[in-house]
Amino acid sequence: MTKIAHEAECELYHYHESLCSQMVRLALEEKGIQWKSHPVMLNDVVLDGENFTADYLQINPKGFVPTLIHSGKPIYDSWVIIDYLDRVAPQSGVSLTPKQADKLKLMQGWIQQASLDEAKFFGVSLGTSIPILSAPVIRYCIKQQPFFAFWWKYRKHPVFERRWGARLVTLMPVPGPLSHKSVNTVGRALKNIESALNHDGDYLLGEFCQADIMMMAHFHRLEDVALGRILEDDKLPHIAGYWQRLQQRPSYKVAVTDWHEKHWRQALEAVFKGKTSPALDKIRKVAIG
Ligand SMILES: N[C@@H](CCC(=O)N[C@@H](CS)C(=O)NCC(=O)O)C(=O)O
Repeated sequence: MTKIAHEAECELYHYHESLCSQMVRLALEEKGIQWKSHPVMLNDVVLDGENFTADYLQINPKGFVPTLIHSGKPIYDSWVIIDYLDRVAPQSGVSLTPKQADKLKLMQGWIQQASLDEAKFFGVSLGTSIPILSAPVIRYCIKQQPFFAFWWKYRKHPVFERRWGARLVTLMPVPGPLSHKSVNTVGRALKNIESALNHDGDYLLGEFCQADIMMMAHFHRLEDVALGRILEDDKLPHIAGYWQRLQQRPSYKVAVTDWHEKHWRQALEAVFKGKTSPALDKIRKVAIG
């Protein structure tokens, strides 16, 4: 395997506001691991195509963020990276993997649900639906760039669905059926989370673990896309308490809110104008139904 040039033991190529980058930064913080930052995809505009430069494609052939470089070895896929960090530094910080086999199995189910796995269709899981709910913001960011320049740049995206998905986003909003499916999936996931939290522990499986890290990033994004009210709904009391506890973890500030980035924040403001998303009622109906 190619060794990537590096200075620190752990280096992270990431974008401030990307979901998967947030998850990995949260894990690094919970584990208390020092790391060197390499921000990608942001020079004046979000999604500037820096992830398709020859240099970055050497680091991550799919052109995605995040990539962890550990002693020169690249590790891909946020959930794999988090698991890797927990294995290489088992004694450091918080353990992110339950010891009991039954809990481990449950956690793997949540990881499947929460991962942004490009091998899955959009809208089939929480992790592949949250990006669809974020599409208007991504669309706004893309539209800050000249149309042809963006299309030309994105010809280089190595992942076919992403290359065309991002280009189509410049032409039209997400098609109704996909949007509808994603809203339903998120509603169902929230319903499942609410019932999974019906126990005495503070987190999904009682003790804090990787699944909670992934939920922290997803819930933060729900707030971003003007759906935060679902996380404080009287009819979903376990989720409301859980979200409070997640936000109180010091890692939430260090790894998520301290990385808020002005272009993304401006896009949120421009798209939602401080109003609640029209998807809220539909998600609520499914989640509490
Ligand atoms: N399976 C990957 C997915 C990573 C991913 O989709 N990253 C997004 C940001 S959250 C990205 O790099 N988007 C840029 C693009 O596709 O051009 C992971 O979990 O890390």
